[in-house]
Amino acid sequence: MAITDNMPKEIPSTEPKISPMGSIIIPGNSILMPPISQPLQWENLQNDFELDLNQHYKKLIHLRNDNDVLKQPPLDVKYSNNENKTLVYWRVDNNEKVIIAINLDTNSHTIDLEFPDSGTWYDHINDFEISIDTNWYGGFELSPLTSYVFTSSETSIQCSIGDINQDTAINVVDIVALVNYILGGTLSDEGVCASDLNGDTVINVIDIVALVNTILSL
Ligand SMILES: [Ca+2]
Ligand SMILES: [Ca+2]
Repeated sequence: MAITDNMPKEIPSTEPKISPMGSIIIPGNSILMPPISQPLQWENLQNDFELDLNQHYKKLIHLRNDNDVLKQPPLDVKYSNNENKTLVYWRVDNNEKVIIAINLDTNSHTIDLEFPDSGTWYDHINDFEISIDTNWYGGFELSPLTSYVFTSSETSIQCSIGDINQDTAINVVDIVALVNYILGGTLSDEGVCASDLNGDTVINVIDIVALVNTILSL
């Protein structure tokens, strides 16, 4: 076939390209700007709601880091009700068992909640535990707009974030304790738990900065 002036000289590439400004260009589609890195906005932690949200995200990060089964399949849906906006699913493998129940409705709903085993199950989001003789909890009430994440872990370490020495006060003594720990000192399990202020499971100078900012904001 003869090539004419109306025919494209080459097949347009569909591969994303990087523009001179660093943007990602997808041919025939859109321009995606790269993420803009920003410093941690500690000043956002000004009121109870923001502090509570910060603690909630820390819990979720710890849960994910402590349970590899949350990072991969299988995801086994056990119950769903579109009308009531409720969902129960398991993330279970041979080593870990996590049961998630969600109520996205503004009304509470009561369901029979199935677990893999009998025994004690701990809800990490709302900090309570239940004990069951079979693998069912009959008539479990799902509060409005609430999620539950159960594991069979008998205990999870409870601590007051920032109160490194766990004396119920957060002050300069905790800064000293945290610095000592980072420099090679020791802490109790609760102290280590309290030291990870930004919830990234690593204890380092960022946690010192966060602790100082917490104390300055008290
Ligand atoms: Ca303290
Ligand atoms: Ca940290």
